[in-house]
Amino acid sequence: MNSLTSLAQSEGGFWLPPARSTFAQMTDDHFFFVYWVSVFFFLVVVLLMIYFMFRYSKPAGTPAESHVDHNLPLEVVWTGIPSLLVIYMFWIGFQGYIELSTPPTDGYNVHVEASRWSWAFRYPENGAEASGANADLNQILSSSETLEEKDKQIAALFETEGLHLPPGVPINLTLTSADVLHAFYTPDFRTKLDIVPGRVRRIWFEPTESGVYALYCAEYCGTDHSKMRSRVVVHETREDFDAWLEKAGSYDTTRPWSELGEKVYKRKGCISCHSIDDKPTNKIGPTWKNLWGSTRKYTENDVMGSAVADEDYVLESIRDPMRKIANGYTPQMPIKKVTEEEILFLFEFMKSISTYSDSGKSGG
Ligand code: HEC
Ligand SMILES: [Cu+2]
Repeated sequence: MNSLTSLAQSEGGFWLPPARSTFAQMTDDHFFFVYWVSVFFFLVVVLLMIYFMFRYSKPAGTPAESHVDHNLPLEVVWTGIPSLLVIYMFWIGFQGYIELSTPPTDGYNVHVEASRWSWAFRYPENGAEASGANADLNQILSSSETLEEKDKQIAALFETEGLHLPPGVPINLTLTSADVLHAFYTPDFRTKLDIVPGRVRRIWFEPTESGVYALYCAEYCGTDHSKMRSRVVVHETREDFDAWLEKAGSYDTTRPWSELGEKVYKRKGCISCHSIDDKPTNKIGPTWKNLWGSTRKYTENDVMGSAVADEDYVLESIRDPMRKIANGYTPQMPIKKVTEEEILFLFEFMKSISTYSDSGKSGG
């Protein structure tokens, strides 16, 4: 596995992290150009104003003067110079925009799906999928372990999960949202793009160094928006990456399905909205604890109904979440791309955390 940047580097801080993509330096240069021009004119205006306050102050009672002469050279200078500066700012910004919005044809493609409140990364090359693992990441970050211990756990987590990328090639991302507006933001690469539901967005960048970098959602998207964070892992060599891709997203089918179901629960982001214990939480969906086999009351097209939570009920809840809305909850569940196999794993996982599982098994 590649060298991992430490927690201290990838979380927080006042300044942007060091530039790590081919665009990043250009973005910084443009930013600081605008910044210093603004600082310069701010000082000129404010200092002159303070100076004039004293230079032209008159004792109280002096009659006001109104005659001010037009000064052509002065007007030309203070209109001309700022206009040129603003045109130059537009020009460098426009050039950068054009470059950023023309993806190279030899880039490596990855699909990114954002949903409340998790990321999913899919690899067209072999159909592999990795998750943003944000629930696990948040748990580690908020634990009381030492920084080194957290670093170690995060490193272990992102050996399999996260947005893994090969080194030294441009990366082409297509981005979609399963529900609301999100934004893909990687400060190290100076890359930020709104992800609009119903549209496919595209962005590209080329990392300049291997390592592990922070990934955030930068568009307020509801309760757990601030916890929608993950990592980008740029591998050291192509071989490294290929080896990861080979294994990524596959389930170890020698393990019991109930265990694999728990993996699906985390990987597909069900964990953002459903808890698996009785403890009160601020999660927006019903707990799965003792869900299986229990009688659920719901509203379907304004008509109340009830059903036993069995295979059919759970399957429908996943495939068509807006149909039956559990009483006491609001229709907020996105349609997730869960495979048939993963649904079988989920059934077993739900049964394993339910005491009514027997009544559920007879249906179907
Ligand atoms: C953005 C939040 C969110 C995510 C993510 C989410 N759900 Fe839900 N889910 C809800 C809400 C809210 C409800 C209750 C309203 C309803 O019935 O649609 C619900 C209801 C359900 C129900 C019916 C439960 C009951 O008590 O009747 C099942 C089953 C379910 N979800 C499974 C899943 C699975 C599996 C996943 C992951 C692939 C998932 N959900 C991801 C929000 C979410
Ligand atoms: Cu978001």
